[in-house]
Amino acid sequence: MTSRRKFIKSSALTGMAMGGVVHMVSGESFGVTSEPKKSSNGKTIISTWKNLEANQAAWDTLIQGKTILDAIEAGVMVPEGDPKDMSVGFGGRPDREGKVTLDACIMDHHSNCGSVAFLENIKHPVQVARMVMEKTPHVMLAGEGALQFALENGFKKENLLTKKAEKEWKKWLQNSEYKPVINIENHDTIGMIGVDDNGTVAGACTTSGAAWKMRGRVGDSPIIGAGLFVDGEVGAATSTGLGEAVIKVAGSHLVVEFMRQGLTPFEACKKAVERVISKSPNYKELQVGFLAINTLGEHGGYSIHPGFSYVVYDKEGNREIIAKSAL
Ligand code: SD4
Repeated sequence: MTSRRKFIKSSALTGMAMGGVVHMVSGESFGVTSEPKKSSNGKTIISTWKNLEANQAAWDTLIQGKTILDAIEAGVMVPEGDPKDMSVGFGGRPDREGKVTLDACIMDHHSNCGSVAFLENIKHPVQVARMVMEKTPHVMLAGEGALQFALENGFKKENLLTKKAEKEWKKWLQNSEYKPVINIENHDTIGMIGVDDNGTVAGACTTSGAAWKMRGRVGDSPIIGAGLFVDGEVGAATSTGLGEAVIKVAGSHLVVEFMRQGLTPFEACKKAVERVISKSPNYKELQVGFLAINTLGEHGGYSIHPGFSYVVYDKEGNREIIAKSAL
């Protein structure tokens, strides 16, 4: 609660810190000749939920002199490789047939983007997504084709189903109740977006998707414009929660467009959540959260239900912020 208030207050203060260029000719002031310009908060990395380690890895990569895109990729690889994280990569909960299938995407400030969906047996789908972006004329590869591309590019096939995830799946099989509802309290899908000291933005999103999903189901996370969107002139947004509800409103693109119209990242996320609510009659039964950052490093998040949080790493350190919610 306190950190949320502090966050809103500090965003408002940043918004007020403006500077203009005053041209002086012969000692005489001709007034402000350019638009007032807000000052940047400097490099800032934010990501969904509580993954401080992912933010740390991104920050460490950035301060080593690597690009913001490298930093974001390194950051989201942390939960991808962590078997304890049951919503991302290795250790993710399988589909209803017991197969772990992964979705991921990455995007830079030039609108270059790459994505993989329904990818199996590859621990770091974000790296494959980046390769799709850099080595192919395409944006998205799915299923068998994505796997073939990964193997041709040196990735190794691995079993991603951990004993723990298998045990949970077997328990689910006892009733096999097909309820693709994202648990409101318990998410780990990571969407990470960030900006460097020059205002260059980038983002990535990676997940194993909804637990016990239908075979072949793909959520919002690898869909550019839904789970992630980056616009070099404006900022970036990412989402978490029930992908179907996010796809229906092209959620992350919507958030970025709201920022383009002048809204703060917080206001943009709130307005996008309101759009999801207006298009989802059953919104009380599902969770969606958006996270946004602009080129100045100002950030914000908002969700349908309480409980959504995100982690921020900036000059003040690495910390969790509890987002406001509609309900
Ligand atoms: C999906 N949006 O596949 C993802 C799931 C998620 O936290 O975000 N879980 O629909």
